[in-house]
Amino acid sequence: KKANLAIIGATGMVGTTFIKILEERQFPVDNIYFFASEKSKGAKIQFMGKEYTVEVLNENSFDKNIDIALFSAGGNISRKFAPMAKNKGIIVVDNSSAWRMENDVPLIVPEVNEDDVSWHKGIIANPNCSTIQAVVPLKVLHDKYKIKRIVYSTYQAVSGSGMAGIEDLHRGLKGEAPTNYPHPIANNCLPHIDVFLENGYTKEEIKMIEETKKILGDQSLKITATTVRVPVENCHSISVNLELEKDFEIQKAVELLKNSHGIKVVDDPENNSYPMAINAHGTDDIYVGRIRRDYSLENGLNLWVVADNIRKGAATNTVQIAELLLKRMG
Ligand code: 2RA
Repeated sequence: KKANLAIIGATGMVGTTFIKILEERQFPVDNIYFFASEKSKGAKIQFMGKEYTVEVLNENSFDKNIDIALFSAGGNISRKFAPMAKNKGIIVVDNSSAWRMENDVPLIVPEVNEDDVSWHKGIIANPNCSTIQAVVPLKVLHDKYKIKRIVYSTYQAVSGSGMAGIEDLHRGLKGEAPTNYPHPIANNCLPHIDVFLENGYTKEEIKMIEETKKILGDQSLKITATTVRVPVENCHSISVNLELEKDFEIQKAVELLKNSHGIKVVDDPENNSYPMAINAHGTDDIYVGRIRRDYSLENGLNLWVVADNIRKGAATNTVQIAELLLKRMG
């Protein structure tokens, strides 16, 4: 079975990674169309040995023969164009946060809740990158030990802000002022990702909290988060502190994580071995280490979780969802 695809946001950081991942995974494509904004009109894209021309996205774009549309062009484009695609019978997999919390939109990480794809009504949402890498190990532990509370502290790469973030890091390293971030990111940490809300949290922190509950299907989870931008080019790192309902043996918890799909346990502190951004870059695995009991709680557990936020955190997860759809198209 082959699919007719549309890539919306084809020239952005995630969009270009969609193309790389589709080729790497030999996704069975029949026709494929690439859409972007006016400024990318006419750009050429090589895909599976053929050359394509980028078209400007407009309300007629979805009159073409398209089965699945992968969006990564920001919330405004998704809010405006995803319903148009859906109304043409196209299934949308959207990387923006526009639709994630809608009741009729499944929020999917294939290793965690692939079956939720079954109730989509035309739009499927790809979770926030930092949420994706966290919920894969958490799902394993939640099923076995039932998580009561989660404390997230993130160390997020500048690639999460696209090229603008990377450029600001490079500018900062040369002593030049930032143009994307409110302060220099070089030799600095910014506890400020996305915008601040009335309650003192940032949107990024609320995304991690609410998306985790939706993906794990447990609104009783107690969660807090502090999301921080750090001067790392690519790959997000997250410190996860858990309070579990049930008692556990640390070795059993490590074995459980070791035997889980999509997870690589890297945990040998005596040999300075633990997950690091520089080792996760360019891969699709979620690296888990520093697995240790939190002795300040009855059943406390600490983890350190690292993944490539552009690949597994966005593009690869989206393509995996498209693969699930293809399987279900029969
Ligand atoms: C960031 N997670 O890192 C957000 C969006 N990609 O900026």
